[in-house]
Parts: sequence; structure tokens; C-alpha cells
Amino acid sequence: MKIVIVDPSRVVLKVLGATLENAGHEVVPCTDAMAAIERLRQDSFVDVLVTSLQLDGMSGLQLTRQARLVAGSRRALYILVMSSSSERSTVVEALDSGADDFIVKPPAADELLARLRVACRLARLQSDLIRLATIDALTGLLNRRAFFETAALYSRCETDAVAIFDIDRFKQINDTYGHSAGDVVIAAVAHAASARCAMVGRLGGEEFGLLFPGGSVKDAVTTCEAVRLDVAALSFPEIDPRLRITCSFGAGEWRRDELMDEALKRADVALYAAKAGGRNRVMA
Ligand code: GH3
Ligand code: MG
Ligand code: MG
Ligand code: MG
Repeated sequence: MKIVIVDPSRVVLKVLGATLENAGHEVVPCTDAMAAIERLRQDSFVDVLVTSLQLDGMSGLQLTRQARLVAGSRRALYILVMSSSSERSTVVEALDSGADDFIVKPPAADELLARLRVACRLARLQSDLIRLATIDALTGLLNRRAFFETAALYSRCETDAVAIFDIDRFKQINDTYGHSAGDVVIAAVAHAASARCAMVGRLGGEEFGLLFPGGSVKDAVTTCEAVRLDVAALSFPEIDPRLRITCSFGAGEWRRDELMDEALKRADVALYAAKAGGRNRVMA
């Protein structure tokens, strides 16, 4: 695991760091809380924070609370607090501040490593749960809920745009080649879209959402047009060499102070027009 350890003493950091490294962990030593927070902000691969309560500047309890905010609900971060005081009130305060566990300082190596094995078990479980709850299994895209949550997390820029698209006459593909061939097509279309846009979600069966933070409707239309051409160029020799796929797209402005639902409705109207206009096109 990747472990950030925070203690004002370089000697303590060296001793604990060696123990953890010998057990195969990657260690990031920090002598103060600000450095630790900065690291957590920049590096989403940190699994564990081990912090002393007694720090210079920001206290270990404040660090614990801040670290919880930084990690949020989408990231597994296990926090182990160390303190030379094992008073009950200290333990309670640490756990209530967001720590997952507590160990008396200086910790015995075997106990510290055993507690980190617990951390490892829980971190695996938590990241599995986060993945299962947010990632669509067929396509690897954000699922519908995660797409909406991600959109809500974005600070609204001066301009934003959204788009949705839907595979044309998809029912025919299922009916002609079977459901599993349909799944192959859905996955290939998803892959093509994610190569052109960083934020793509699977909104439902063969319908996808694209998010353009800071982008205009014109940007959205340009990207959709690129995806449209990429999808039209896909071939599926393992299904039928003659099979070609098209998609219809609708793009819309996402105005400030508007829920994304409203912007999606706008995009949906455009998508409907694209379908009615003959499919395999982008409308805004
Ligand atoms: P249109 O051009 O108007 O979009 O026509 P369409 O046939 O694509 O539209 P419709 O919404 O009627 O059909 C979508 C089909 O997608 C219906 C449903 O059975 C199928 N579908 C939904 N989810 C999945 C999936 O995960 N895998 C497969 N293979 N099919 C799915
Ligand atoms: Mg449809
Ligand atoms: Mg369709
Ligand atoms: Mg559909």
C-alpha cells in the first residue's frame, strides 16, 4: 500500500518508514500536516494516512478531518492515528474526527503491521464497492448515477455543455445477431466515445451522456461529430463483416444555476430531432 506518515520527528519517520518499507509498503514521510494534505490532494493513490496527534502547526485531529474531506466518498483512505497518550478521551476524539483506528506511540512493529493488514483488507473492499457502484461493467464507463454525481461535483464554469447520443436501430442489431453481439457493439461504441471525451457515462441501454465542463455547445457538437465518424467507421468482422453502426447525437447548453437534468432535456430534444431528421447526425 501507499502510506503517508506524518510526525514532526525525522527519527520517528525514519524508524517507522523502515518498518513499513520492509513489509513491502511504499512510504511518503511528512514532517507537517500541510505537506500531508497537499500530497493527498495531488496523489489519489495514497491508501493510508498514519499521523501523530502531536504535530507542529495544524494538529493531528485537524489533519484527520481535512484528510477525510479531501478523500470524499469516492476514495478509500484509511486513517490510523498515533498518540503517546492512550487516554480514552483522546481515542474517542481521534475516532470521532474521522480516524479508522488508533495506536499508542511508539507503536510496536508487529502491531502496526497487523493494523495495516486490516487497513489493506478494508481498503480493497471499499475500492471494490466504489468501483461496483460507479462503473458500468459492460463498458467501463461511469454508470448513470456516477455520471450525474460527477457532473454535480464540477464547479460550474462560464460555459458548460452536455450531449447525449443513442445507437441507431439498435433493436435490429439485437434481433439479427443476438444480445451478446449487441453487447459487443455497445462496448465498442463506448470505447470510441471515451477516446474523444474525458467524461462519458452510460445513461441506459444504448444511450450515453457526454459532459463538457468549460466547453461550449459548439465544442460539444465538434466532439460529437468526431465520435459519429469514428463509430460509423467501426467494423465487426467477428459478428458480420457487413455490419455498420451509426449513432444520433443531441447537444445542449448547460446554463449556470441549472441542474444538469434541464440541460440533458435540451440535449434530448436535439437528439429526438436528429432521430426524426434521418439519424446518423448531430443536432444542437
Ligand atoms: P432508435 O434508432 O430510435 O434509437 O431505435 P433503437 O432500436 O435503437 O431504439 P430502442 O430504444 O427501441 O431499442 C433499444 C434496445 O436496446 C432495446 C433493448 O432491448 C436494447 N438494450 C438495452 N440495454 C441493452 C444491453 O445492455 N445489451 C443489449 N444487447 N441490448 C440492450
Ligand atoms: Mg430508442
Ligand atoms: Mg437506439
Ligand atoms: Mg435508446
